[in-house]
Amino acid sequence: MSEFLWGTATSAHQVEGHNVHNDWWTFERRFTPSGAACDFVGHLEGDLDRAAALGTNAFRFSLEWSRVEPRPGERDPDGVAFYERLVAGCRARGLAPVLTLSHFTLPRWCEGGWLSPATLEAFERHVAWVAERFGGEVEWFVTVNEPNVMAGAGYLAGVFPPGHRFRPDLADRCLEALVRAHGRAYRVLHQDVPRHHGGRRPRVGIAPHVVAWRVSRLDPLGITRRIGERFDWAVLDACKTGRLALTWRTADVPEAAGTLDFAGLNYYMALPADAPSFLRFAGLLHRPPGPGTNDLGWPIEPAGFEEVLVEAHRRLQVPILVTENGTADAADRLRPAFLREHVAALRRARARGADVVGYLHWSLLDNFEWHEGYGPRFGLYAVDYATQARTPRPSCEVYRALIAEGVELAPTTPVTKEAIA
Ligand code: IFM
Repeated sequence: MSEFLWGTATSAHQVEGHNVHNDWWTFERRFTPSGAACDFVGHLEGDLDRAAALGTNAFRFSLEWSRVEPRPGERDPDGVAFYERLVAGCRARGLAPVLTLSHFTLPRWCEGGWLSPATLEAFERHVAWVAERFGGEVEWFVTVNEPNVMAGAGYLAGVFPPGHRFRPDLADRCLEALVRAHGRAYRVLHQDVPRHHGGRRPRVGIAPHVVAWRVSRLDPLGITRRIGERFDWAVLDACKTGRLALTWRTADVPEAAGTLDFAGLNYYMALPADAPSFLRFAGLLHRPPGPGTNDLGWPIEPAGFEEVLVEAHRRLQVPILVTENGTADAADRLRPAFLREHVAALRRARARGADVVGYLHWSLLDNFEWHEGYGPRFGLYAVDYATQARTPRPSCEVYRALIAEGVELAPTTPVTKEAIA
């Protein structure tokens, strides 16, 4: 049995800086330009040292496609060399690299985005290149980060590229394309990694955003809760069965059937399933921070984490990798308890049979939070964007101690929202 993965998670556009060849670079001008972000490119070695200093054994990053292929078929040697240093740097520090292939961005030359069949073809070629180049050193691959958020934010809320609002037909087509992209990537990785790298087997999964939806007093019959649950599980279910539940129809996605070596899962909050929550979740309404919520007004609920882990196990019967979990908390007032309580919830879920194989905290550093700009602070390390100085928050010590305790501690009793407010 392999070692439990304890790690931190990042994504390219949120930390690297100057990803000038992707679709976000132009789109974000209507909000806050990402600019230099955390200059992760310039701080690579120090940041990997910081990740390792937490006592972690894994590091999640995304390989920015537009950095290695800024124009179709043209490789950027500096971009490629950067990811080679990143992967080598992880391995030198005992960090298993967890490589995400698609984390919200696309090269600008992918006209039509995920709705274009040409993007899918190009993505497949890109994955084949990644398999050959990095499959010898990287075992863990996340194909697509939060396809459910990407489709909703891009085609319903309009806060991600291409910025369409209230187009459920296009959101459905985008989600379907992303599930197909996952299926194709899974098959390419499983075919090409062993072929190029002496029979090595990759581990491949996908990482939806999962919310613990509660029945709302605005909808006691729980109809909207079913919408929320479809948002949570449609993608993972499709990667098991090959049938994807969309808004008005079900799509056959045979290329995705049976393509989960693990289920990735990004968990941040529990929400009442109703229209105001959906609008808030989509970034169209803001809730001011209050007791029991983080700086973005997101309610903190560790019990929901246990529930979704157990539910993922029940539905999918595959290993579960927590690919993200964290909170926006500049003052680090909530994060220490957040960490303890979420790790306790994870231990309880394991004790109830969920095969959770790793926990990757979002995030190592404060970073560019998409349409929310630089306000939200998710980092274990604070970043001063004027100087690029990194300062450990007290939570670094908390996480280090939790890792040292290990994952097999006896489960603790559930903690209420009030206890951490
Ligand atoms: O920063 C994001 C990340 O890119 C995707 N998952 C949620 C995080 C916090 O909002």
